Amino acid sequence: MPQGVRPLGDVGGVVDVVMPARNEATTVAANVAAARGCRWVRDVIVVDDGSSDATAERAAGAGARVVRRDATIGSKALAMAAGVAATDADAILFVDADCTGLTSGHLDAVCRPFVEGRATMSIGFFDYGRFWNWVVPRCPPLSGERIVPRWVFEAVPETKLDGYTIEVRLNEVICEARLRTSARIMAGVQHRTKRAKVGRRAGMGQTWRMYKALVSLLRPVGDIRWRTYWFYLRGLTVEP
Ligand SMILES: Nc1nc2c(ncn2[C@@H]2O[C@H](COP(=O)(O)OP(=O)(O)OP(=O)(O)O)[C@@H](O)[C@H]2O)c(=O)[nH]1
Ligand SMILES: [Mg+2]
Repeated sequence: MPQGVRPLGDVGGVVDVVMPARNEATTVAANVAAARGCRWVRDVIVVDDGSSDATAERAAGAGARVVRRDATIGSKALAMAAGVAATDADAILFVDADCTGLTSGHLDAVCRPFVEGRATMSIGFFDYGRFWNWVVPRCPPLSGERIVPRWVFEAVPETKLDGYTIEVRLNEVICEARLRTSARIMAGVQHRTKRAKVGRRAGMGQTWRMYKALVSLLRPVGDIRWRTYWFYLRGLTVEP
């Protein structure tokens, strides 16, 4: 095991962070720093799809290994796949590069149920306020902050690695195998929305296209079974 790597408790093995990032120069360094400080993390790999800002430089400056995808059309899912392919870690902690307020303590808390063998997938959710903090973890999870064994990511067929739908595909692998999920709110954590990044009009357009792609995954249009959500709820533990 490389020097400085902490073993994965009951599970055994190594955790690396994979952080997809496209034009996230504003926030990427802080998120790399948070990820590097997580007690179970060995390396932080930032995957950049041709950002036009200083994302790659700031990520590297904060101590990440930067993988560049040579892509004319970016894709969150393909960026994540490139990150997983660039490491031999046994488990991957995915962290979006646009989080605000994220600390190593939040990521420790996300990893702990996984490391202790209480869940196969462990997720952190943004802090939306009291009411939504109860609702959101009990909905099909779309959060990018989650740890899974690498086999879970590799179980998603290449043909299904499609942009923002990747989280639904990870849910599908976990839930169809009736595996357990742990969920928690990351107090004080938010993210820069698409509207903040590219302006109101373009941001709303991108958000609309993202949700349209997500909804069209469901039967009868798509191939995700409704029962997947039932299996999610059955295997779910929401932690304080
Ligand atoms: N490398 C790479 N990263 C991407 C791409 N698209 C999104 N990302 C990253 O994936 C993370 C999440 O993307 P966002 O666009 O914020 O999506 P979101 O948070 O699900 O959606 P919003 O609620 O609208 O912000 C961020 O770190 C993005 O920079 C891409 O094409 N390539
Ligand atoms: Mg975001």
